[in-house]
Amino acid sequence: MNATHVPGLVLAVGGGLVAVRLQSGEERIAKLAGRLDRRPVVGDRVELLLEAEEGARIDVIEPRRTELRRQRRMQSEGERAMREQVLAANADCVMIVASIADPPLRRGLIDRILVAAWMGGMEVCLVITKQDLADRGDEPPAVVLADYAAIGVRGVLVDVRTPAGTATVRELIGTRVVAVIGHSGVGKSTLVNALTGGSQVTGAIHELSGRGRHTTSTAVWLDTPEGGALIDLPGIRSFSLAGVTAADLADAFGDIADAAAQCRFNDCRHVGEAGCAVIEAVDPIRVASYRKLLAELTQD
Ligand SMILES: Nc1nc2c(ncn2[C@@H]2O[C@H](COP(=O)(O)OP(=O)(O)OP(=O)(O)O)[C@@H](O)[C@H]2O)c(=O)[nH]1
Ligand SMILES: [Mg+2]
Ligand SMILES: [Zn+2]
Repeated sequence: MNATHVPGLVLAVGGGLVAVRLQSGEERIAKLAGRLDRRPVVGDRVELLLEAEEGARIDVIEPRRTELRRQRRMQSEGERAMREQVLAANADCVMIVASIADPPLRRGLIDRILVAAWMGGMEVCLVITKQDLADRGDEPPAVVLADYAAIGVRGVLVDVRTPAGTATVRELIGTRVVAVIGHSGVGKSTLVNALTGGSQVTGAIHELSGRGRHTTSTAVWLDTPEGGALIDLPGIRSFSLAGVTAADLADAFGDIADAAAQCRFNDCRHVGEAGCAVIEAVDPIRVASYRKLLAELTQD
């Protein structure tokens, strides 16, 4: 590698171009070398060839420490074609954001992201937003938080539009690099703006993502004053697991696996068999979520 290569951090990707930050703090719009065998994503560490003027080219994508992956249905390749998609690289933690209502909280989505995050080597935290709509939810947020706390997921309930809500989440994330994911409209960008000071989308990122729209359309890296960063991801409608096995799922639902060891029958499916310890010990909504994910993995 010759001397004109410098390290960079991917801040945003769009239209075949990449917004990158150099070690000096300077930002560049880079293009991609033809020989790259994968696409860079936000959070990637890269080697850049600096060209004359403002130009730059990404020649190397460094190995990733962590990866948030999902399966994505490719419209153009027919109904059944699925391709793996990496949403963010090198995050320490995935923050799953779900609102109590508007849109309604969906445990299935939370569980899928949870499994993918653990598979990808990241910690998980849960932020339930729209505290002010608490009485409009399908189930009490305290029950949801308690269920996830039981499997080691720290969570909070906030109104992200209030200073108190922002402070609570700031305390939760600390100085980590956190990928922020959830259904569209749950308040991710509102939260990210509050945590980062609100006016950070400028320079190279602004050029690429054309922000200012209400709905986030491109993943964007934003520094926090605490020395960490947030990766604001576009809202997701669905999240299918990539490369996850039934054993991975059992790891993610450790409470169910533990209880299952006590079931009377060792092929117990935990749907009402006599002597089922899972039904007794674990929240039925959680068991249903597990069964749904398992069915998804084992179908063809
Ligand atoms: N009532 C209420 N509304 C909120 C709260 N947090 C955010 N909102 C509103 O919800 C709407 C969507 O918020 P965004 O921050 O754009 O949501 P997002 O998750 O970034 O959405 P996408 O970018 O589409 O994925 C906005 O009108 C917010 O003002 C909250 O705690 N309570
Ligand atoms: Mg957004
Ligand atoms: Zn059972």
